[in-house]
Amino acid sequence: MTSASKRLNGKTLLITGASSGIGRSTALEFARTSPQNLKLILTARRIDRLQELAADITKECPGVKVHPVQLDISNAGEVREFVDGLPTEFREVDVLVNNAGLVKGVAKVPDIAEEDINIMFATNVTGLINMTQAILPSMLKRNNGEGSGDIINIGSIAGREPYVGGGIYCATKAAVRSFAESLRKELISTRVRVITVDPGQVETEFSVVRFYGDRSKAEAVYAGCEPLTPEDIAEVIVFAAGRRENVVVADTLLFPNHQASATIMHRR
Ligand code: NDP
Ligand code: 8X3
Repeated sequence: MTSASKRLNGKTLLITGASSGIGRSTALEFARTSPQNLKLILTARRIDRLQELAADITKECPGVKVHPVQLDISNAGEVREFVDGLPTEFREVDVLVNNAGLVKGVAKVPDIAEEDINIMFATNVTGLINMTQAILPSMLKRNNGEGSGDIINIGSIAGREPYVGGGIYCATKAAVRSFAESLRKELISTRVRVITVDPGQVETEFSVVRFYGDRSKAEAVYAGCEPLTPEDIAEVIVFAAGRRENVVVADTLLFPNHQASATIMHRR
């Protein structure tokens, strides 16, 4: 057993957006890192995908218990019901991975559809806050009132460097960054860690969603580039969660080798 697998052993982890991309890979990476005894709560709107993933994980790692739940994080009522309905053995969440998020379109400000503005803020910002508010109180009660647990937020290079055609998405990721920094300061007297992971370009379903299902436009985003894989990000998330309790991997920016900023990429 590595130090990370020992530290993760017996923990309960909750991943939002586990039906695809970074969230799915993170679930697999946690299970493979600590396969003897782990509890995974996997959430997203597409329950069929979560059930398939749960079956794959339990086949590969029989010591991992998986609880897949259909959940739209943008619906505060659904989030409350989800937390109240967690089976007893999954109630004490040690690690919350706030991963679910999306981008819609590349329109400039005058042309951005109201529906797209609303879904991006409701998911990336309010949804992430809904989840944090739902899980944090139980983390704070532990450890004789000192608290314990990890809140890992998936931000983006877009939250550090706004770009043309990303007016709303970049603003949502800047909001995630700001929220995490406030929270880390508010929790300074506790043992709860707030961890931000900001990826650059990662090939997932992200661009397919951005272009409303148009796969050829999505593929063009990665033409001539070698983007990061969702596994690359999952490894960093699991690394951060597997550190000694006194070590906070507070803020990480990850690029593929060809990328130097949100907009500076070398294409072959
Ligand atoms: P994917 O599209 O592959 O995955 C997004 C996940 O979010 C899906 O599982 C989706 O599940 C879930 N999701 C979306 N809306 C909701 C909702 N309302 N409620 C619950 N779950 C939801 O993209 P990625 O894996 O790339 O994205 C994961 C995170 O990484 C996002 O926060 C994204 O902003 C961020 N990111 C991605 C980068 C990239 O280049 N790919 C770079 C930087 C950051 P379902 O549809 O089943 O609900
Ligand atoms: C995803 C990266 O550059 O497409 O957050 O906004 S980018």
